[in-house]
Amino acid sequence: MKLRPECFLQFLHLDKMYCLLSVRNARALVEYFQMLDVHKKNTLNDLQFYHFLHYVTDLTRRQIMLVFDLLDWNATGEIGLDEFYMLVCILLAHENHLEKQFIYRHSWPVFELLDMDGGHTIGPKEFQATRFLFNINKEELEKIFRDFDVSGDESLNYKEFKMFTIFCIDRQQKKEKEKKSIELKKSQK
Ligand SMILES: [Ca+2]
Ligand SMILES: [Ca+2]
Repeated sequence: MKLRPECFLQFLHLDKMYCLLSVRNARALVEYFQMLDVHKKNTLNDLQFYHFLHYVTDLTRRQIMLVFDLLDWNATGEIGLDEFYMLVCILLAHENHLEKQFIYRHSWPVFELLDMDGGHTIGPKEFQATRFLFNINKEELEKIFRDFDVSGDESLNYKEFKMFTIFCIDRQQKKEKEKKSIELKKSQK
Protein backbone atom coordinates (compact mmCIF):
# COMPACT_ATOMS: atom_id res chain seq x y z
CA MET A 1 0.00 0.00 0.00
CA LYS A 2 1.39 3.36 -0.99
CA LEU A 3 0.17 6.95 -1.02
CA ARG A 4 0.42 8.64 -4.37
CA PRO A 5 2.96 11.44 -4.49
CA GLU A 6 1.58 14.98 -4.45
CA CYS A 7 -1.81 13.93 -3.07
CA PHE A 8 -3.32 16.10 -0.33
CA LEU A 9 -2.62 13.57 2.41
CA GLN A 10 1.12 13.85 1.79
CA PHE A 11 0.94 17.35 3.26
CA LEU A 12 -0.46 16.17 6.59
CA HIS A 13 1.85 15.44 9.47
CA LEU A 14 1.26 12.52 11.79
CA ASP A 15 2.58 12.89 15.32
CA LYS A 16 5.26 10.22 15.78
CA MET A 17 4.48 9.53 19.39
CA TYR A 18 0.68 9.46 19.48
CA CYS A 19 -0.01 8.75 15.81
CA LEU A 20 -2.66 11.47 15.57
CA LEU A 21 -2.94 14.65 13.53
CA SER A 22 -2.32 18.10 14.94
CA VAL A 23 -5.41 20.24 15.51
CA ARG A 24 -4.58 22.32 12.45
CA ASN A 25 -4.10 19.28 10.24
CA ALA A 26 -7.27 17.69 11.60
CA ARG A 27 -9.18 20.85 10.67
CA ALA A 28 -7.77 20.71 7.15
CA LEU A 29 -8.85 17.09 6.94
CA VAL A 30 -12.39 17.99 8.00
CA GLU A 31 -12.55 20.51 5.16
CA TYR A 32 -11.26 17.91 2.75
CA PHE A 33 -13.92 15.46 3.96
CA GLN A 34 -16.61 18.08 3.44
CA MET A 35 -15.39 18.60 -0.10
CA LEU A 36 -15.66 14.87 -0.82
CA ASP A 37 -19.09 14.78 0.80
CA VAL A 38 -20.84 16.27 -2.22
CA HIS A 39 -24.31 15.22 -1.01
CA LYS A 40 -23.74 17.10 2.27
CA LYS A 41 -24.73 14.15 4.44
CA ASN A 42 -21.62 14.15 6.65
CA THR A 43 -20.83 10.71 5.31
CA LEU A 44 -19.27 9.07 2.26
CA ASN A 45 -20.95 6.20 0.43
CA ASP A 46 -19.04 3.29 -1.08
CA LEU A 47 -18.67 4.97 -4.48
CA GLN A 48 -17.27 8.21 -3.05
CA PHE A 49 -15.04 6.20 -0.77
CA TYR A 50 -13.77 4.08 -3.65
CA HIS A 51 -12.87 7.11 -5.76
CA PHE A 52 -11.12 8.77 -2.84
CA LEU A 53 -8.93 5.76 -1.98
CA HIS A 54 -8.33 4.94 -5.62
CA TYR A 55 -7.10 8.49 -6.14
CA VAL A 56 -4.76 8.69 -3.13
CA THR A 57 -3.45 5.10 -2.87
CA ASP A 58 -2.44 2.17 -5.05
CA LEU A 59 -4.95 -0.18 -3.38
CA THR A 60 -6.91 -2.57 -5.57
CA ARG A 61 -10.67 -2.37 -5.85
CA ARG A 62 -11.06 -5.47 -3.72
CA GLN A 63 -8.85 -4.00 -0.98
CA ILE A 64 -10.71 -0.69 -1.04
CA MET A 65 -14.07 -2.39 -0.68
CA LEU A 66 -12.69 -4.50 2.18
CA VAL A 67 -11.52 -1.34 3.97
CA PHE A 68 -14.96 0.16 3.43
CA ASP A 69 -16.61 -2.87 5.03
CA LEU A 70 -14.14 -2.81 7.94
CA LEU A 71 -14.88 0.83 8.67
CA ASP A 72 -18.60 0.45 8.07
CA TRP A 73 -18.84 -2.16 10.80
CA ASN A 74 -22.54 -1.53 11.45
CA ALA A 75 -23.30 -1.87 7.72
CA THR A 76 -25.02 1.45 7.17
CA GLY A 77 -23.36 1.73 3.76
CA GLU A 78 -21.68 4.97 4.77
CA ILE A 79 -18.46 6.16 6.36
CA GLY A 80 -18.51 9.04 8.82
CA LEU A 81 -15.82 11.57 9.63
CA ASP A 82 -14.49 9.58 12.64
CA GLU A 83 -13.85 6.50 10.53
CA PHE A 84 -12.40 8.64 7.76
CA TYR A 85 -10.02 10.29 10.25
CA MET A 86 -8.88 6.92 11.55
CA LEU A 87 -8.30 5.63 8.02
CA VAL A 88 -6.20 8.66 7.11
CA CYS A 89 -4.09 8.16 10.26
CA ILE A 90 -3.57 4.51 9.28
CA LEU A 91 -2.53 5.55 5.76
CA LEU A 92 -0.07 8.11 7.14
CA ALA A 93 1.27 5.66 9.73
CA HIS A 94 1.91 3.19 6.94
CA GLU A 95 3.58 5.83 4.80
CA ASN A 96 5.87 6.91 7.65
CA HIS A 97 6.69 3.39 8.86
CA LEU A 98 4.83 3.99 12.11
CA GLU A 99 2.40 1.08 11.67
CA LYS A 100 3.47 -0.76 14.81
CA GLN A 101 3.46 2.46 16.82
CA PHE A 102 -0.07 3.11 15.55
CA ILE A 103 -1.27 -0.38 16.54
CA TYR A 104 0.24 0.10 19.98
CA ARG A 105 -1.25 3.56 20.54
CA HIS A 106 -4.68 2.65 19.18
CA SER A 107 -4.81 -1.01 20.06
CA TRP A 108 -8.52 -1.15 20.87
CA PRO A 109 -9.84 0.57 17.70
CA VAL A 110 -7.41 -1.51 15.62
CA PHE A 111 -8.58 -4.68 17.35
CA GLU A 112 -12.19 -3.79 16.61
CA LEU A 113 -11.31 -2.95 13.03
CA LEU A 114 -9.59 -6.28 12.37
CA ASP A 115 -12.28 -8.32 14.13
CA MET A 116 -14.33 -8.47 10.96
CA ASP A 117 -17.11 -10.72 12.27
CA GLY A 118 -17.41 -8.90 15.61
CA GLY A 119 -16.73 -12.11 17.56
CA HIS A 120 -14.28 -10.35 19.92
CA THR A 121 -11.30 -12.32 18.60
CA ILE A 122 -9.05 -11.96 15.57
CA GLY A 123 -8.66 -15.21 13.64
CA PRO A 124 -5.86 -15.99 11.15
CA LYS A 125 -8.20 -15.34 8.21
CA GLU A 126 -9.19 -11.92 9.51
CA PHE A 127 -5.57 -10.94 10.13
CA GLN A 128 -4.47 -12.37 6.79
CA ALA A 129 -7.10 -10.33 4.90
CA THR A 130 -6.16 -7.07 6.60
CA ARG A 131 -2.40 -7.35 7.12
CA PHE A 132 -1.66 -5.00 4.17
CA LEU A 133 -2.99 -2.11 6.26
CA PHE A 134 -0.18 -2.49 8.79
CA ASN A 135 2.56 -3.87 6.60
CA ILE A 136 2.67 -7.28 8.26
CA ASN A 137 4.13 -10.04 6.09
CA LYS A 138 3.07 -13.69 6.05
CA GLU A 139 5.94 -14.98 8.19
CA GLU A 140 5.39 -12.24 10.72
CA LEU A 141 1.71 -13.13 10.88
CA GLU A 142 2.41 -16.82 11.53
CA LYS A 143 4.86 -15.83 14.23
CA ILE A 144 2.29 -13.58 15.88
CA PHE A 145 -0.12 -16.48 16.27
CA ARG A 146 2.66 -18.84 17.40
CA ASP A 147 3.90 -16.42 20.04
CA PHE A 148 0.80 -14.66 21.30
CA ASP A 149 -2.07 -17.10 21.04
CA VAL A 150 -1.49 -18.15 24.63
CA SER A 151 -4.89 -19.85 25.01
CA GLY A 152 -4.21 -21.98 21.91
CA ASP A 153 -7.60 -21.46 20.26
CA GLU A 154 -5.99 -20.22 17.04
CA SER A 155 -7.28 -16.71 17.48
CA LEU A 156 -6.23 -13.62 19.40
CA ASN A 157 -8.46 -12.15 22.04
CA TYR A 158 -7.85 -8.54 23.06
CA LYS A 159 -5.42 -9.47 25.85
CA GLU A 160 -3.32 -11.55 23.47
CA PHE A 161 -3.45 -8.84 20.81
CA LYS A 162 -2.39 -6.21 23.35
CA MET A 163 0.63 -8.34 24.29
CA PHE A 164 1.62 -8.43 20.65
CA THR A 165 1.42 -4.62 20.40
CA ILE A 166 3.59 -4.17 23.51
CA PHE A 167 6.13 -6.61 22.11
CA CYS A 168 6.21 -4.68 18.80
CA ILE A 169 6.93 -1.42 20.52
CA ASP A 170 9.61 -2.96 22.76
CA ARG A 171 11.36 -4.36 19.72
CA GLN A 172 11.15 -1.05 17.89
CA GLN A 173 12.55 0.87 20.86
CA LYS A 174 15.43 -1.61 21.17
CA LYS A 175 16.21 -1.17 17.47
CA GLU A 176 16.22 2.60 17.85
CA LYS A 177 18.51 2.40 20.87
CA GLU A 178 20.92 0.18 18.95
CA LYS A 179 20.85 2.55 16.02
CA LYS A 180 21.57 5.51 18.27
CA SER A 181 24.46 3.80 20.05
CA ILE A 182 25.99 2.81 16.69
CA GLU A 183 25.70 6.42 15.50
CA LEU A 184 27.22 7.65 18.75
CA LYS A 185 30.17 5.27 18.40
CA LYS A 186 30.67 6.39 14.82
CA SER A 187 30.69 10.05 15.82
CA GLN A 188 33.24 9.36 18.57
CA LYS A 189 35.70 7.76 16.18
CA1 LIG B 1 -13.33 -12.19 14.65
CA1 LIG C 1 -6.15 -17.15 21.78
